Amino acid sequence: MKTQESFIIAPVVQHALQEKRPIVALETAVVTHGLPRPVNHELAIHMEAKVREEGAIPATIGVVEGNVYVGLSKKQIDFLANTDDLMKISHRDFAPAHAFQKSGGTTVAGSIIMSHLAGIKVFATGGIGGVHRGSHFDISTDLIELSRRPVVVVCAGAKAILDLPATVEYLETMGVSVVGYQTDEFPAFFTRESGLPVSVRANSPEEVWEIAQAHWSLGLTSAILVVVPPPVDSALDAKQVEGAINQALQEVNERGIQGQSVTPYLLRRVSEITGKASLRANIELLLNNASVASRIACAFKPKIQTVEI
Ligand code: PSU
Ligand code: MN
Repeated sequence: MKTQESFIIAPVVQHALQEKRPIVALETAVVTHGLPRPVNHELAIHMEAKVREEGAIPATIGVVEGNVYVGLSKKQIDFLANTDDLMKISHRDFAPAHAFQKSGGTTVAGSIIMSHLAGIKVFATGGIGGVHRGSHFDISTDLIELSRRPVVVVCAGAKAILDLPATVEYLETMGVSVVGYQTDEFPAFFTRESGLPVSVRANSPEEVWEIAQAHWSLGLTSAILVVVPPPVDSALDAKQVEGAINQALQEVNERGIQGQSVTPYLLRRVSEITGKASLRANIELLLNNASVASRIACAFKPKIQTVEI
């Protein structure tokens, strides 16, 4: 058992924080649990490259041997991508991982907690968790942490395997502003449309920042959820993916799969049933979100306070 507290910010990230340079945090549950090998590793490296290409510094977050790293090394990313039986680390899991020196990928919830503690303002993922279909007590902690962390979270909406109307309602209940990035509709991860509205539309990275700054300067402390439609070339249509989702959901019920394993199982089965079309959409939207997040981070300029005399 280990009891010493350990939260490690990589020197390059620390330096960027000191210099107030744009930083984008990235998660690793998508690497350990969301994508198959070897694309999981390629994707992690490629997302960092996308962030750099658009001008910000990437900070990939994960847990290695019980310690939280904000800014994993290439070697640590390789380890998380290629090791079996790693943990999927959300809010409740940091302490057990630390006590027993376990390693794992951090979910959206886990990653935004650590982004906030490190002082990083922008985070990118694929799709957030949400309210599960037919099981309204299975609500991802992602939604709870979004209500608590003042971070801009860039995603392609919530995963289509979820109950999206209930998820959008829950975001409203929890006080999370949903900003449609160049869209009026909440995207459904694999698909560009869901028929559900967003709370506000932003057409540029600067507009996102205006909204975030207004929100936080009022003293509000929740996240700004920026939803970006998946790229046209790889996005699926709802009809194409709905059959696969229904089949995968039926299997989850038949096999009694529960808790943290539900989302990874559904994502894997939908990919198998769609002949990897959903996997391709997932990869492309993750890369696109990293680019958009980087542009938003670069548009962040703290407003100079003017004093009236
Ligand atoms: N985005 C993806 N693939 C993923 C995830 C996000 O494209 O696998 C992960 C995130 O880490 C998110 C988690 O927090 O799925 C949701 O899991 P759950 O429904 O068990 O909370
Ligand atoms: Mn769950």
